[in-house]
Amino acid sequence: MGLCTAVFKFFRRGKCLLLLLLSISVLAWVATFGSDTVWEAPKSSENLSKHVQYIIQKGEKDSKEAVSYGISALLPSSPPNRQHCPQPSPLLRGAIKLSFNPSLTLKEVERENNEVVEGQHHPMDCVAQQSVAILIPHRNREKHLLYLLHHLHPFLQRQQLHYAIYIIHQAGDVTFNRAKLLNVGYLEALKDHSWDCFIFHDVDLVPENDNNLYMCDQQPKHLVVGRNATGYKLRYKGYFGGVTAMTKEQFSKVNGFSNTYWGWGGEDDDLRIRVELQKMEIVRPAPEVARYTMVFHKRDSGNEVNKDRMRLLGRTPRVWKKDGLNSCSYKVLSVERPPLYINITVDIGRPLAQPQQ
Ligand code: UD2
Ligand code: MN
Repeated sequence: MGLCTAVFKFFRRGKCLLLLLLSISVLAWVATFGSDTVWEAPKSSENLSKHVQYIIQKGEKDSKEAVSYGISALLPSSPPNRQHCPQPSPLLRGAIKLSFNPSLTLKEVERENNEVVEGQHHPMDCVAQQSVAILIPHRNREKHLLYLLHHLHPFLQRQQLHYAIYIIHQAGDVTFNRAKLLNVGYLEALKDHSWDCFIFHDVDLVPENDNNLYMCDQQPKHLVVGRNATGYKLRYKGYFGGVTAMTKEQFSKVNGFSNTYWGWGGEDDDLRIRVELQKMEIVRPAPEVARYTMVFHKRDSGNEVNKDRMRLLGRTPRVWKKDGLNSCSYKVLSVERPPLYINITVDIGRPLAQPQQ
């Protein structure tokens, strides 16, 4: 009889313990996922990109499929049903008052943008319409870069894009090659994520109106109709410089930029020729929207006018298939991921003796 009572008491205590454990797990579950869940973005870039991939797929597919992407550990047991971000974004403001404060510091810009992780950001409560890589060729323009980061991060966030900003930094002091740097940016960025859209962006051009959407269209898009220095007029018909947007497919179809334009000029016209050879048509937003301020600068040393550019442009129709993404040789020296951008420092070699043909 004594033994029976002891066993009975043991089970009663065990039940209580079980009950207690159950209630704690329920409480923990509610605290984690219970309320209108907004996911925490994973911090490491690998996780972030998987996370984003999932969110993008979320529009059409269910969580069972997400599990098959091997990311179940990142997900709450019942993910909220996210919609695509509305278009136009309700956060747009139109014309923006730009400021260029010479005493602005990187720390301040980082503080203003503390939700950006390793140069990347995505909307938290909807699925971005496109994943966009912004590629910026760079050398020795730190102040311009700071102004651009200061304006571009909030601008892109108001457009509710999933985006990352890549700086492709030319190492050494060999003649600058904007086009080849942009090819490198495209090839390297695709190693991080399968971006839908690429924006090829001068470091000194700041967009003045957030209705100028940093998204790709059915056709290659030229985003700079006008800028302050040229009275906001298109420089010439067919002009395709400054800031352009092409999908992954459009850019690979033209074999990217030519790698052979060293120094200032011609590489943007070369890209236009490639686009036209593929029977694509350049589109532009309305002139009142596609406006930029170019931060004043002189011609950089190491980027002298390319006197050979007209000859090079003449051979584009013959050589584009073998001069471009498929022949872009380079050596990545480092990839850094500070909070606001991804910095790829690259050795792109030097101009060869004049290309023949
Ligand atoms: C025009 C085009 C530009 C390009 C260039 C000819 C516009 C608005 N832009 O710019 O897209 O076609 O002509 O090559 O029409 N850079 C550096 N460090 C250097 C040199 C250049 O970072 O030492 C980068 C930087 O991103 C700069 C870009 O290359 O914005 C173009 O060079 P630029 O600003 O000197 O040429 P610009 O203003 O005539
Ligand atoms: Mn410029």
